[in-house]
Amino acid sequence: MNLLLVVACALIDVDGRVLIARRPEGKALAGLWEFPGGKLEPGERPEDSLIRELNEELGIDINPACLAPLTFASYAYEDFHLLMPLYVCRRWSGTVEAREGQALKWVRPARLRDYPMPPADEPLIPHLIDLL
Ligand code: 9L3
Ligand code: MG
Repeated sequence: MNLLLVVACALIDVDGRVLIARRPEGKALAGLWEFPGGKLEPGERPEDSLIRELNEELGIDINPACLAPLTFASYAYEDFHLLMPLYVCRRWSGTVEAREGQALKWVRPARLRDYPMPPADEPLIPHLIDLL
């Protein structure tokens, strides 16, 4: 089975809300809400990949020291197995904006269940509820 390595991040604001992004039309899993992130490129470390992805998608800059690993998602699709560490980050520079036309929402962890998510992301919710 092919492995797909993806890295995702829960950005947490000063009120303890978490950022989720809606996957745009034309992408796999369009319309579902996810923790932002993306695929590792060859040679990248997970933190570097995440910093690059969040800069591309949200226009923010993150210091690697501000990324903390929280948990790990693992989900087997029919044609590939997705492995996805989830980091949390409470400090970044710049203002979060939708650089790829995606809808964004800041959500209290207890309300994350109201938003349909990809199967890899859903099991991460209790970890955020415990943390926050
Ligand atoms: N994916 C799932 N949950 C997430 C992220 C960032 C990604 N929080 C899945 C969707 C795609 C694959 O990982 O199947 C690659 O993501 P992308 O490069 O299309 O964003
Ligand atoms: Mg992405």
